Amino acid sequence: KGIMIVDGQRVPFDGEKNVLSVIRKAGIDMPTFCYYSELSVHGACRMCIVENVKTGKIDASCSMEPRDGLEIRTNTARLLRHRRMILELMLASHDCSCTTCAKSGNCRLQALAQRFGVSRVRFPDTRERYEQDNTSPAIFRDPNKCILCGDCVRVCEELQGQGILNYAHRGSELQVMPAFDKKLDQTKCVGCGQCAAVCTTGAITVKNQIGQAWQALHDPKNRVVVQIAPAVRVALGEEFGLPAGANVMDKLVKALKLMGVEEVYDTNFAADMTTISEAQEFLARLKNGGPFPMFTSCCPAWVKYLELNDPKYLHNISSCKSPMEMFAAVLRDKYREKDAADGRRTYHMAIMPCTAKKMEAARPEFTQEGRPDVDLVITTRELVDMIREAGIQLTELEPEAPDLPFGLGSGAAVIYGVTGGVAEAVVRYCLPDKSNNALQAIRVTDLRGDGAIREVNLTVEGQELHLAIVNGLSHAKELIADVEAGKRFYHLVEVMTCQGGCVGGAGQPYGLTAAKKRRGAGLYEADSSAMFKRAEKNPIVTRLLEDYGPDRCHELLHVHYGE
Ligand code: HC1
Ligand code: SF4
Repeated sequence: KGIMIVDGQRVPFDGEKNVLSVIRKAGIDMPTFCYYSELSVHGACRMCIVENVKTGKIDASCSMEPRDGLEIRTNTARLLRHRRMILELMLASHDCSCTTCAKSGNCRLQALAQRFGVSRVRFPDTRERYEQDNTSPAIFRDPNKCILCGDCVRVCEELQGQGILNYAHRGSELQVMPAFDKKLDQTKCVGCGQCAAVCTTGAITVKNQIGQAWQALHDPKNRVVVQIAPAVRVALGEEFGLPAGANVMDKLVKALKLMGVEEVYDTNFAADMTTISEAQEFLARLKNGGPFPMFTSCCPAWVKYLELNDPKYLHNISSCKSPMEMFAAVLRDKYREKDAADGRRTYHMAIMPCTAKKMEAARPEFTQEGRPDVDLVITTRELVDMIREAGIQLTELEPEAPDLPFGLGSGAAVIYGVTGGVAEAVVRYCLPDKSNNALQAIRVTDLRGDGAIREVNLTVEGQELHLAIVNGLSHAKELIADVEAGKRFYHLVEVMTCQGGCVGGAGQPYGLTAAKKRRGAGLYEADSSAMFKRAEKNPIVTRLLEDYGPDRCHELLHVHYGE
């Protein structure tokens, strides 16, 4: 606690972790590459250097502790010269194919080079040529564009607990890569895409499939049918000037129709099928004594994690397909006749907040006769680019509701997109008390919130149930270790890989915790205003499940991972 002098201004501080945060608090946008407020401090890029007025010493503000009376300058001629030099050196070893780069317009190197007026590079081109890695269905690596800020290394290790990427070699040979320079498909990468979300340049990007989407839309033989995931609606608007959490579902439906999509549906419909199937499976396990914990199955990066790291727990995973894949299976089944009748092909596109959904769609379990049930997964950001490309002014559009019959979902479905939502939906089904009071009581438990591992105890028909919500994949490891050591016991565990749940998916507009929280709040609001709050109240879903009957339901809606 104290007062610092920043560029002649007195700036009080209280608990800020470094001088950089105090400077930003003073309203000065310090440039950085390797600083990411939610990760450890790396202090390598040196863009955030400041000059100590008393000593004349120059230091990186991200690595300095705030001190009472410290007087610094952030924009002296010396500092600007240093910053330009850093940028020039980076550009000399960078593949500057900006006009065609997927990151163009969102690249920090490009933005800072412009901001600091770097219009020519005085150093010779020192670039090595590295091989690109296109082996992951979720992300694309181009090491020629890496500036070694290490944000991806830290996000993968610290936030996701995976440690797939690391520094290798030394000096001018220094590179970021998977261990032993393996291709991503040879590693235990779960495809969460968080490395791409924080990458400051175009070195790691989400696999771009916009070309395929347009091709499908422009093929007259196709009937393009879309499902939209819960979390997309509360984030996409951010790219069009709306606040995080603003629900743009009805504008999105209109935009997709303008782009040539014939039918626009809501993944919420399938989330209701998942809730009912998963709750029934849970109740059956309670009756039969396990296996416990029952893990939720809708997050594909989590499923992949278990497969690669702890396959013995695969039988603990719910046998329910994710809502995206349930939707796809039902659609494929229902549209078979329609396709035969009009000689067209139903092409199924899913708009997801998640890069791992691209990986899930490519899994053999969800492929029939060589064709995936979901033909294409497009992330929220890819859709933003498509809307822009089509010249559509999203905020100006007339609202339009999703189509029927698969456009209807409950409040329990829309909260799937926020941490704790899947468990809350299942709890709403399992609790015998169906009153509004019971719903209110659930809301104030730790099913909601942003804790990393949240425990909830409930009594259902005299039986005490222990639930846990895991918010972020790195914490799943901790929970499993505790379960194995006999320190904890749970009946049901929800795991979502990305912080905040799907609202924080790597396919979403880039946002820190505050934005993710507002998106989550947007989903809870959508739940509050939903016509019905429980999956089993969805009349179209209950009818469909009844028509299918248990055997067909099993065939279409369930899957077994592993042996
Ligand atoms: Fe999700 Fe799900 S909530 S996994 O986060 O269960 O991606 O939004 O679509 O499938 O419904 C993602 C979101 C999404 C599925 C649902
Ligand atoms: Fe790590 Fe996720 Fe990136 Fe894979 S996609 S390298 S697991 S951060």
